[in-house]
Amino acid sequence: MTSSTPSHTDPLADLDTFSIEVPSWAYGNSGTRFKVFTTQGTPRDPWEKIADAGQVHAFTGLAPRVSIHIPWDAVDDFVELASYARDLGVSIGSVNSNLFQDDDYRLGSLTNPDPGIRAKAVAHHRQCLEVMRATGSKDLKIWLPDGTNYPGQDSLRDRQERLAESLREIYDATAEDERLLLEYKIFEPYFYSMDVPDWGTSLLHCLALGERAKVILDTGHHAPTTNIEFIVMQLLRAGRLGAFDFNSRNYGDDDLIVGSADPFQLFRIMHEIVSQQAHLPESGVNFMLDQCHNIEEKIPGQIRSVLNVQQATAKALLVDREALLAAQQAGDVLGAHGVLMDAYETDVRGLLADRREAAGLPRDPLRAFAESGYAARVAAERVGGTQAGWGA
Ligand code: LRH
Ligand code: MN
Ligand code: MN
Repeated sequence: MTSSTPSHTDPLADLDTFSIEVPSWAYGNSGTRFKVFTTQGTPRDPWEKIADAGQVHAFTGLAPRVSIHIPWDAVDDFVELASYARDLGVSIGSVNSNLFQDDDYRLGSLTNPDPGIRAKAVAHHRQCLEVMRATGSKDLKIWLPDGTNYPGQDSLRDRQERLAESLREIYDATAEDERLLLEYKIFEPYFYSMDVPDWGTSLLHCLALGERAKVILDTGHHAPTTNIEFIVMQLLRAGRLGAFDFNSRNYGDDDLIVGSADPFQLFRIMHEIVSQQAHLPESGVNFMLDQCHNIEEKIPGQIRSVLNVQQATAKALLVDREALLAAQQAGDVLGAHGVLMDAYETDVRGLLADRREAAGLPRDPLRAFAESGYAARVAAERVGGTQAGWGA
């Protein structure tokens, strides 16, 4: 089937153009603040992380882009890194800045009371823009770790003004075909206030900046009972949903395999996406993962993750939208709910395996990867893998 196939003959046809971006840091060793468990064959540098990401795409056909984090993925020659990625069948996706590992940023980066430190943080983004231009990336991804720990520590209002000014400088440095993506997070590393704690704050800054500023929704960055699919709908409505950082959470920012604890939430999110046709590439929504694999194997962990996202998307594509609309308009509460649940409860695994086979991909990517011998080969070749960025 191709994407030109009318959707009434194949409701899953849109999957042909649906893709997911994997994070380079998922391939490094990671853990909690208590312990980092190492695995054999862990990449020792950005090149090896890209090679591992290439495996995920080779076995699933779903993950053609890799996001990088600067300076974790700093190399001497980014043009060469991009060409190396291309040789492995993938490209460099969004470029993440890093404002959370420098002593200067103890009181904030883009919001710091000291203008010199703010200028340093802005300059870091200029470097990231250079990396984008060398690699062909179009998305500058900013997660602002700034905030305060104690009431009265700093003026909440002044911090917003400083942030608006810093973001303006960064946005003005972007080119017409580049986007600025602003991620929000309710807590951590600060625990009284965060300077971009929620989608509303991110959206306000994006609206002030201009059309090419968009919000990133990391599924692990909300209060426990937040209705995330509502936020998805609202940001799409405003034309400002730039990207996801998908992961699963039970408690805090757990960064576990997307769709593992609550596959129904992932389906509900993808239902809102499909309802507004935002699963199509033209929508500009970048479906990224932001995960760490602390105790499980990393490449299979990523393979599982991209398959989970595809599965939720397939189920969302199966929703009988005519029947749903009819039930909603008739005020048929249980009927409408039933239409949604019918799609969610459909087992799409066989259908997706058939589609993979038709595309020349393995029916069972996890098994095919396990049988490929790649893991054993890199375990023998790579000695002394690094942490998922924090130790790099
Ligand atoms: C912050 C975050 C952000 C960072 C990543 C490593 O919690 O989600 O996206 O870049 O983790
Ligand atoms: Mn994130
Ligand atoms: Mn996070």
